Amino acid sequence: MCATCGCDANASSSIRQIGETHPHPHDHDHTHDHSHSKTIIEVEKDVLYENNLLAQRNRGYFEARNVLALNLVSSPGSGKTSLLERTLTDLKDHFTCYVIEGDQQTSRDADRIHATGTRVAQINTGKGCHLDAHMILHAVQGMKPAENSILFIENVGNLVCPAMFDLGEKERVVIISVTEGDDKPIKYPDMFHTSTLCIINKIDLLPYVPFSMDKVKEYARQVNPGLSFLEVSCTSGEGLSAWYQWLKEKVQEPEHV
Ligand SMILES: Nc1nc2c(ncn2[C@@H]2O[C@H](COP(=O)(O)OP(=O)(O)OP(=O)(O)O)[C@@H](O)[C@H]2O)c(=O)[nH]1
Ligand SMILES: [Mg+2]
Repeated sequence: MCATCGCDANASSSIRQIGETHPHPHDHDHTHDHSHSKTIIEVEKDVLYENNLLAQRNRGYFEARNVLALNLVSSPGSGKTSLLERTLTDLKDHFTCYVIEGDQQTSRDADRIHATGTRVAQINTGKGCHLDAHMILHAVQGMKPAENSILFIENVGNLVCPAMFDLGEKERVVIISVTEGDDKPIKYPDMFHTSTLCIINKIDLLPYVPFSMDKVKEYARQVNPGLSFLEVSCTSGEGLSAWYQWLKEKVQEPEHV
């Protein structure tokens, strides 16, 4: 039971390696050694403490194998899968990439990624509303990403709960689309506070919606003064070269080589 957001993510989550002929079911339970007299806050601490330990284990694995792990977070429909489809197609000659897809149900996003020729695992969280480090550990064990590769993790579309769960990623990338409104950073500050890059997507729709680029950046800087921004359209391709340049620089960072 995830006491931080009330979902029962671990009890019903399942991981499938898309494209494999023999999917491996994920049906074991977690044990929690806390007494019933503890307060909710203590339980929450336990859940996040356990998650953070596993996240550090994932991080150590990624660092040892020089895998650049990126956690893509956003509200539903901001364009995470669209960004990945373009990126994986455009950069397939430059990097070896892997994708972990997180959704409550279906393998629709994993199927879209599989169509680009990229190795992908789908995690269905059932009633859960976020990925956690334990799910990533299992997906990575099945996937075994090659050294010097990039692992994109598309989190469940949700601007709240995924902010609390470290997956062991190197960077967290928050995507917001112009159709969502420019006030999201101050309404959902944790997600913007814990991210290092903010991608503002669907700029092709700017002529049709009331959205201020200046305001969204001002609000985001209020919760995270160090946040970087990229403006893109996954439909037209505008701005994507700057995203690709950001990825290349991250791959080449001293601690990553
Ligand atoms: N106009 C426009 N539409 C876009 C753009 N990027 C994505 N879309 C559309 O937005 C919708 C949602 O895109 P997805 O890539 O599925 O979004 P997502 O964040 O992966 O969605 P979830 O996984 O459900 O959270 C689709 O209909 C896309 O075609 C864009 O840059 N411009
Ligand atoms: Mg998606």
